[in-house]
Amino acid sequence: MSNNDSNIHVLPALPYADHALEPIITANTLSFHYGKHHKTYVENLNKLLAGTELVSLSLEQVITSVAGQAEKVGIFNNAAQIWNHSFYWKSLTPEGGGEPPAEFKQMLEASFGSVEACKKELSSAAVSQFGSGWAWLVLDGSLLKVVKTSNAGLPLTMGVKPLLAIDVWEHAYYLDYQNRRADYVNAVLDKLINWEFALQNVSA
Ligand code: MN3
Repeated sequence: MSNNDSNIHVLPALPYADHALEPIITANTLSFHYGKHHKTYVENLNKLLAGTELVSLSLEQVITSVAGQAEKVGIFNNAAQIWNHSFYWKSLTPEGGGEPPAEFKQMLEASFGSVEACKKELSSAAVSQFGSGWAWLVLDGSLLKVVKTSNAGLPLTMGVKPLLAIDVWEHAYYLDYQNRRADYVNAVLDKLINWEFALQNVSA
């Protein structure tokens, strides 16, 4: 294994300070979630890819090329979790929640009836996901939809475009909320969710 081979994928910087999401998500949670969990996925993926033909691929290419292959599930899980977490950090912002930009509000109303109805569906998907996983707002053709995935699953392999992600693995909320996943999810939707990021992703 060359040195190059072991450092292909890097942990992206958090888009805010680790205390910026308090009190909804504490610095304690972020320091473990970003500094340990996200970092470990990066380290694991680099180890798994070293010396393989996949080492030259982008993260998205790794994910789509190994998806569904039982013998490469370790690569898929670590690669997808790197992608999911980088996307989740950007789905949150200290100035989040509240009123979406007008253009995005219209899209939400066209697909769900109202912003509140979208939030309710996102919350319901996040709370009802059995075990570890993710709740997503996605663009399917011209329609916004809510989907959920288990473990490392992600919309990239489902033919829909991800707009927002909410992590519902216990490590995302347990230090702050213990078993109260609904309290974490609803606080995120009310105070942190980054509608601007969702709108940017529509045309990304
Ligand atoms: Mn996580």
